[in-house]
Amino acid sequence: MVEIKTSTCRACSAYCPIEVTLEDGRVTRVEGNHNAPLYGGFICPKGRALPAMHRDPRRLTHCLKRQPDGSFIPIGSDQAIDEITAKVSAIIARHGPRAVAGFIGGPSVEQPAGAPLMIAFLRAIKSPMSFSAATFDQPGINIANALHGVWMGGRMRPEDLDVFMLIGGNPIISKQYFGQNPGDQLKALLKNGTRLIVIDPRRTETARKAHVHLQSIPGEDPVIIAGLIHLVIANGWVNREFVDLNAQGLERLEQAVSRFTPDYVAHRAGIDQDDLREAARIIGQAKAGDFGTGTGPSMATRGTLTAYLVACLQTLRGFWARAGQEAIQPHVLLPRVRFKAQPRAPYPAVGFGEKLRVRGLQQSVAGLPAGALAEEILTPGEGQIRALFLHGGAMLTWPQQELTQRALESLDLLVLHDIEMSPTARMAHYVIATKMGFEIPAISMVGEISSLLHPGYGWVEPYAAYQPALVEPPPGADVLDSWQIYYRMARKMGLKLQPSAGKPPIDMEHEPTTDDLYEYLCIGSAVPLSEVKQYPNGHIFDQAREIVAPRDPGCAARLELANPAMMDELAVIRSEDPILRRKTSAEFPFLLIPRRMQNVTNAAYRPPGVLRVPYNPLFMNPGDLKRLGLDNGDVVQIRSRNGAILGVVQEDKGLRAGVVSLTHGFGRNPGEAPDPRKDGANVNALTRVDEDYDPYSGIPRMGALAVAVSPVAAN
Ligand SMILES: Nc1nc2c(c(=O)[nH]1)N[C@H]1C(S)=C(S)[C@@H](COP(=O)(O)OP(=O)(O)OC[C@H]3O[C@@H](n4cnc5c(=O)[nH]c(N)nc54)[C@H](O)[C@@H]3O)O[C@H]1N2
Ligand SMILES: Nc1nc2c(c(=O)[nH]1)N[C@H]1C(S)=C(S)[C@@H](COP(=O)(O)OP(=O)(O)OC[C@H]3O[C@@H](n4cnc5c(=O)[nH]c(N)nc54)[C@H](O)[C@@H]3O)O[C@H]1N2
Ligand code: SF4
Ligand SMILES: [Mo]
Repeated sequence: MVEIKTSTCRACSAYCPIEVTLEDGRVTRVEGNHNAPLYGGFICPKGRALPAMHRDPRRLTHCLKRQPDGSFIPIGSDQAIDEITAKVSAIIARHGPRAVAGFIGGPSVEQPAGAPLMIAFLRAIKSPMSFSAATFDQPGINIANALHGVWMGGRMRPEDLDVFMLIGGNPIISKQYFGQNPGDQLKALLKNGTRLIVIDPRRTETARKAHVHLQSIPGEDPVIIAGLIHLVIANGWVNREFVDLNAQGLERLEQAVSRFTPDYVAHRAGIDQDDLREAARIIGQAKAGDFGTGTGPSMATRGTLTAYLVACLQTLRGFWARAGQEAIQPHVLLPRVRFKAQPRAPYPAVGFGEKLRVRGLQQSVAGLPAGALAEEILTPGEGQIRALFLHGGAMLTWPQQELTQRALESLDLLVLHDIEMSPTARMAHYVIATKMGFEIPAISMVGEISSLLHPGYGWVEPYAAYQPALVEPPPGADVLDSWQIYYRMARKMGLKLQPSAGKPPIDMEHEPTTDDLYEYLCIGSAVPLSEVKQYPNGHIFDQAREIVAPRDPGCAARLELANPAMMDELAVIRSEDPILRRKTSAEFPFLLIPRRMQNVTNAAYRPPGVLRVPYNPLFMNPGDLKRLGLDNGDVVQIRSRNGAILGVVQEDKGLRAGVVSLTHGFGRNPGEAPDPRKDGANVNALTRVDEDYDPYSGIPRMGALAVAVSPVAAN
């Protein structure tokens, strides 16, 4: 029997609506859903490869337990949970609850109930040690919000924008900022007259469409934004009316950027002065605008300062939604929020939560610094982490792979959810065989939650979708939804789980279904989940639209333009030697930067054939290749001060000379013989957790990393 059902792709956080062909209950084909709103039937090769994922013989159908000799044997899920519960209980009894930690990463896109139940479990055992990938991502955005304050009306609507500026992001590939059919979204924006400014060392798919592309030296983003602020102030382009009413600190900001003259900035950042002035003019003369920062500047150190200065520039121009406008990103499956044309005053970025035992790091508004997690595991003494529940690809995605390996190896208990024997799974004591996309109901709520943490996610319009699970796991398989382990452990330990503070605990007598949990998570939603379920193609819910309300008459809150720590950091930048900061030298002449590739998502599962070549090439400028005597496909050694890896070079004409670029999430574990043409290269063998880390979030230098590239003799 052949049926076509609608669903949602969850292979990245774009959540594209899809049509799934089922033949006798097997997934055989996936296409974009042209009946769904917003996406225009868009789908990428990862979506089309979902059938391959569902029939991949490498798929784990049973949980695995590591043996003392390092091999793995299958274990029933009940038995695994019994054993894990006994171990966790013993660890808590011996070392206290802080010895049990969790890490939430990319897979929460596919497992909407996984993160809430992991967090609820940690809370129930009274462990504060709940980490997430947010502090390896763009934590500076949340910290900058705290330091600057937040506009409660949200951002301006895309169709109103005269200018959109992207700082180190590439939405055509990443979908961050243009989540629904990025090519069409960008086309519509440009057709509507929006001027696009892109700051990126690489002429990306997005930068090619820009009116101004500042092809800068990596890591110089704060310098460029300070330069734009300087020009906006000097040319009288500050929106005085907006700033006088809503902000403070203009004079101090003006002073702090006064020496970031076009001449200085252009020279330091390696860009053309006229291009910088043109970008400032476009921003200065625009009536409406919006800016977005991506992972580029976040990985390049000083991500907090970049995000802070970008927020300041936005405030100087008054680029925030006004009263009477329709708000963007209203909630549908989360509780309604009211938008108001007024500031929320700055609030503490740190100082309210758990203190780590490492490098003075602590909980911030971006969460607990995951950059300190490996050291928290390795540092002896009270509070040392002994057990870790892992929802991510740590061995490939965390900085300083060798440290990650030592830390994971030293644990008494490492539990990982997975669908394959990934490099991280090979480190685990227990691998929990997990359900795949179509075996789990789809719900758009996670996208809305992401939009609370990052403006580049969720939906401008009140879109929501829910589709039931489409297929059962293969016959005889013993696989779990990732939340089930937390529920079952809690039940065995006599604990009550309460994923949301304002809601009752969940039923601990009768195990809920995943659908029951979605119902629970959507209690109080702007639109009832039952109504969203009526629309198998997803739907735009007009009743969830929100108009930005006028400011409260008594509102005295102000956005902060001159946070002292941020102004101090600017002064440091202006007085430092840029080369010393960059750390390039005759020995390490290149700067290595991050990038994403279309057909992979981080370290997540890759169906065979989804990549033309199975590895992540080291992209290099043609001139640099030539100078080193290299050809496409040659194997090279890439060396930083922290480590060395083998990679395979590929020409990228769009890359700035002196810059090389490599996607993360590839490679193998240390000690496993590396084959760069098969497994690719792990960038995180070159990074260090304590190199130039952000004092708030702990994110270390993961981009703008000084490296050497040298030919390898036996090619
Ligand atoms: N050098 C460098 N490092 C980076 C980045 C960078 O730009 N440069 N980017 C950072 C960013 S932005 C992020 S968000 C992180 C992402 O890194 P992570 O948060 O680690 O996320 P993923 O790579 O998506 O994790 C995928 C892996 O998680 C495991 N897994 C755990 N639970 C499940 C599950 O329930 N289902 C499935 N299918 N798999 C599961 C599987 O092993 C799978 O391969 O990486 C960060 N690391
Ligand atoms: N296809 C695909 N999509 C994804 C992912 C994926 O792995 N694959 N990952 C998802 C995740 S976890 C995230 S966080 C988002 C990230 O979304 P984006 O931030 O848009 O990710 P990238 O495409 O890597 O874009 C980063 C850009 O920054 C540039 N860059 C590097 N260093 C610097 C610098 O110092 N300064 C400036 N100005 N630019 C710099 C790079 O050249 C690159 O073009 O993407 C998500 N979407
Ligand atoms: S962009 Fe590709 S991987 Fe991401 S949701 Fe859409 S089809 Fe899936
Ligand atoms: Mo990310």
